[in-house]
Amino acid sequence: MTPMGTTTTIIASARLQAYRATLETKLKHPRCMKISCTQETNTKGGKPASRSNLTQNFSSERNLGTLAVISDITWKRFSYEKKRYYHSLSGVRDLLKRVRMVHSSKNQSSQKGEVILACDRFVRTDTKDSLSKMAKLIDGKQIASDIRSELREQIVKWIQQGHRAPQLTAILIGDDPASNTYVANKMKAATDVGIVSKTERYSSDITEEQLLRRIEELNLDDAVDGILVQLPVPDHINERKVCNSVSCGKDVDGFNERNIGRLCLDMNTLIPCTPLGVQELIKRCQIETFGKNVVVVGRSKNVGMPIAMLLHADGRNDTCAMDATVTICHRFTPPSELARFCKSADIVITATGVPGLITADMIKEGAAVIDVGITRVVDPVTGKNKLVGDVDYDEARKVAGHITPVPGGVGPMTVAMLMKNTFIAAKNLAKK
Ligand code: NAD
Ligand code: L34
Repeated sequence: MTPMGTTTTIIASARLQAYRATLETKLKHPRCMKISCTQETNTKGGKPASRSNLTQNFSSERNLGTLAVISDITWKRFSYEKKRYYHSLSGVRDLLKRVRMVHSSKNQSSQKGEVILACDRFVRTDTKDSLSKMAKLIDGKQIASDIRSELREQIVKWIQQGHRAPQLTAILIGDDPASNTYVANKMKAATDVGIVSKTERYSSDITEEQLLRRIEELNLDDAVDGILVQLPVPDHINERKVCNSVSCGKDVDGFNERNIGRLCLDMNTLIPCTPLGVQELIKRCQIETFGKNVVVVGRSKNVGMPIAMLLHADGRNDTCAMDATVTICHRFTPPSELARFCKSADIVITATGVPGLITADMIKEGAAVIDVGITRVVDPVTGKNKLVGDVDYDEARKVAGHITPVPGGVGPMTVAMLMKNTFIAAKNLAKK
């Protein structure tokens, strides 16, 4: 416990200085005489204070006794966790608890010293998610891997019951590198879960008629459970016609207009993989949606729109209840309105392909941020290609409660959900 009559020193950034009065009342321990706030002035470019900076700061505050406590107990513990910083008032409260805990267990050197609290993002913490106030990372890669393991077990059982393995055929047209990667990821996942998969590759001069004929053959092939045509297709091919040509039962992308219609009516159907992946992330992370405000940024028919449909789905119908109040923003939503809508949202789901569109100041403290966007950019530092989402991730994670990374967020979920849909399609077709 904090020794009687000691001073709690708070190193606060300018932002937290504003909360000084609140901090003093909220943090004051009954046995703590005084709380003094000291502005951390030695940090440059938002980097955490170095130990020598802190030393300087405390020397100037004539708090050397206190520093001994930091170096003996707290600082050492802070120093090995490089990435997490407290950034909020509640974070400071958690830190206070932690420091007290440290003091009660290693109490000897703290008797004469003072308790140090350093707050805002300058101080490193020794704990992971339990105490950090950084957004909880939604690890789409891990969740997708869990889902694949569950599916693998179910498919093994299905085969043990005497059924053949589910079968997925992907049609890949042209040589778009991103499409190549995505389809390759799908094929890998299929093998992983026990789905037999085939990729049919066609050059970009395939005619619409040839493609539709091939899809019809696959529709009629009893050995095929799932068909997907990787988008985009070349300009001379009518995408809508192609999506509609895949029979509803084998439409594992859920892009056939009849399946989309069923989704809009909250009816049981094959749901597009990315929206389904977003829904699954929200469910598995136990993010509350009932009566919450959700903003979906992007209104495309394959991504934004179906996400919005799922999020406000009524639990009284076939689909999973989400029951949120959904606002859809799009390219003609004025930036100031976009910011206003996002700021009031408990969940922001963005799918635009505009890097940096969603900045930290647009996020409500504690909101969940799901970034569907994927854009390939050249990293100015390494000169190499990298993937970025729509969200300014590094800053937004200091404000959000949950956040998805890019890559490793929604992308792997899209792939996992395709596996799920293929297995559902196989089971449905086997019933017929
Ligand atoms: P799209 O181009 O069809 O739609 C983009 C949408 O963003 C449009 O509705 C547009 O109105 C909106 N938009 C554009 N600029 C905007 C702005 N400044 N403010 C607000 N809204 C704006 O794209 P899409 O197919 O919906 O894909 C969107 C993004 O998601 C892309 O980056 C794509 O690569 C990515 N994506 C990722 C996955 C995944 O699994 N992670 C799946 C599909 C798409
Ligand atoms: N017909 N076309 C059809 N169905 C789909 O569901 C898609 N989509 C989108 C493009 N066209 C489609 C996908 O499969 C986007 N998409 C997709 C698939 C996989 C990944 C991302 C998007 C993915 O695996 N993303 C990884 C990184 C992959 C990389 O290295 O490029 C991630 O971690 O985000």
